[in-house]
Amino acid sequence: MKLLLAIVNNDDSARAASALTDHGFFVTKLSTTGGFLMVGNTTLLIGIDDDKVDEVKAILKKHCTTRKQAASPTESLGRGLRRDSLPTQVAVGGATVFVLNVEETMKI
Ligand code: 2BA
Repeated sequence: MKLLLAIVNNDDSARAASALTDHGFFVTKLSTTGGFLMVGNTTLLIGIDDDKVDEVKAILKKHCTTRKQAASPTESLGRGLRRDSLPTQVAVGGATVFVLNVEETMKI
């Protein structure tokens, strides 16, 4: 069993979660915040059998697109960075995926 953590853009999250549930997967959506841009994103938790990892990755790839997003000088300056050292835009997404081994899962 694997647990996939997929960090996706808020604008893609509903479509990605719907597509996953349409394919029979169980999904939990968490509201999260990126540490660099300090703006909201969505983390999907997806528990699956080992042989389903590629199928889930393909669904995420289909529904999560890469975007240019403006970096927020105000938030970054709060971390002590100089304004002129910041890029004005960064490429974000489609999805950042972590695949974790699961020792045990149960529903009680
Ligand atoms: P953020 O941390 O808000 O990062 C947004 C985008 O800013 C990143 O897009 C990347 O292009 C850039 N970026 C992030 N940290 C940077 C840094 N230290 N220096 C220069 N540029 C940086 P993505 O890589 O597509 O990441 C999208 C979101 O996925 C991130 O939002 C974060 O919430 C999450 N994420 C990405 N990689 C992660 C990792 N290794 N561990 C934990 N979360 C991660």
